[in-house]
Amino acid sequence: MIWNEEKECANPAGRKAQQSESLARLIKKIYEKVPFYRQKFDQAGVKPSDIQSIDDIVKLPFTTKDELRETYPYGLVACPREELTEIHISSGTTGIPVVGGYTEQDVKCWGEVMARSLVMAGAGPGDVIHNAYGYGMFTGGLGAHYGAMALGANVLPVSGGNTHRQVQLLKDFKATYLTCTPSYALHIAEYARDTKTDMSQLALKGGLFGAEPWTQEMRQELEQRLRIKAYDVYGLTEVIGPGVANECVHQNGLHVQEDYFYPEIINPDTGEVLPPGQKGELVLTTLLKEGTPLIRYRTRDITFIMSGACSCGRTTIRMHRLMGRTDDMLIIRGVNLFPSQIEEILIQLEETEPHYQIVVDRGQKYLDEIEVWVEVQERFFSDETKNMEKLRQKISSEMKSRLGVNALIKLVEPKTIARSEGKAKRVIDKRTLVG
Ligand code: DLL
Repeated sequence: MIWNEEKECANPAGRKAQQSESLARLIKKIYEKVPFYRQKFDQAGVKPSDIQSIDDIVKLPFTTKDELRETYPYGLVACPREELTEIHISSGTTGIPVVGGYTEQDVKCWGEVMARSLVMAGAGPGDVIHNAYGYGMFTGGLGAHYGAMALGANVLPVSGGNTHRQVQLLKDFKATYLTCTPSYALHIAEYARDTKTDMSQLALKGGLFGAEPWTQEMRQELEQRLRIKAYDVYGLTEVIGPGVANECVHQNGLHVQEDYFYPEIINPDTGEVLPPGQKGELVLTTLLKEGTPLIRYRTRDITFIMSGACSCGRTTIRMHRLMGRTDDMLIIRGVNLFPSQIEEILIQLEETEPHYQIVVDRGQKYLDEIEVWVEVQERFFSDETKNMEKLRQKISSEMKSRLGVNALIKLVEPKTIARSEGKAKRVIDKRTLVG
């Protein structure tokens, strides 16, 4: 089944006409309504009348994450503030978060793209969807929820955590689809195995997993353990949340919802637009967003556009599953984290030096684990275990409350962390990522 054949299977000329019209209308509107964009376009010397076709998009300047932070919280809202019905922000940033604002129409669109995603994964009206993405400011929970509602499915808004209960509910309600991060899905699978759950009591057919990098190996692992088909779903708060792109049953690249989100791949160093097949930074334009539209937004995610038609019948272009990021952002159990945020905490504590090393690994339970090695200042370093333990706990709770991550802190003696002579290698990421 295809959820919206008219849009997902549009012919190239029809799609281009719709994208062109949407872009022209959007640029005209935000030039009038959003001073931030007006200034940017003026500086770049582009007028709304210069944008007649989607091909004209290259005339427009990029928007960056830093600019989003500078306009926090309402700077990019393109409608009267009272018309916003919902707001989300990105997770895990100590500094200024990025904002996604939705009008009623935007929430509807979100439901539509997520319904399309669920259908791509083989779901349909009447399926029972166990939604273990976190509900709250994170977009995973509500995004999958709106999609399930638009689809006419039966959704269980379980949210994350309490794995024992997750397994029990999966059994009791005979959920046919599971939606959560891939690492949490593996954790659920592991828990089910450890507790000797009879997998034939589960009715799962598939899962929609995303919000963090994962691999083909992890897909296989998930498919075997949960006896499902595991599909990749991509999205980001600023743009809408999950539902920007999704895999269909062929599991060969993610179909981008091109009528809503116009993708480009650029060389991150030069800004040059790259042709299909060439790897670079994904840039997205929200063609129909009313609340907080984004123009040529640099996602910092690395992928490439795949050429050729997909045998599922959809004509939307596909992007390869994500292959990395252009910055050093880590995603630990769904929380976005920059090493500099850890550094900030260590600098503020008088007992520690800002010399540190972060080790990220996939733990025994398949959940990401983060270990931070911290150098203690000479005058605070002591052989007394009690003192050191107290300091360890202090750093740990500081990281939990300010960054939202549970890090294992390992205190090391002064001057033991290797000093670098060039770019410091702060992060050792042991999670294997294969394309
Ligand atoms: O993670 C939205 C989402 C929720 C996507 C549920 C999928 C499922 P943010 O918290 O703003 O939003 O994080 C966005 O997460 O720029 C990518 O780096 C990463 N990411 C999202 N989906 C994938 C994926 C949500 N399928 C950032 N594979 C993005 C790899 C992903 N990385």
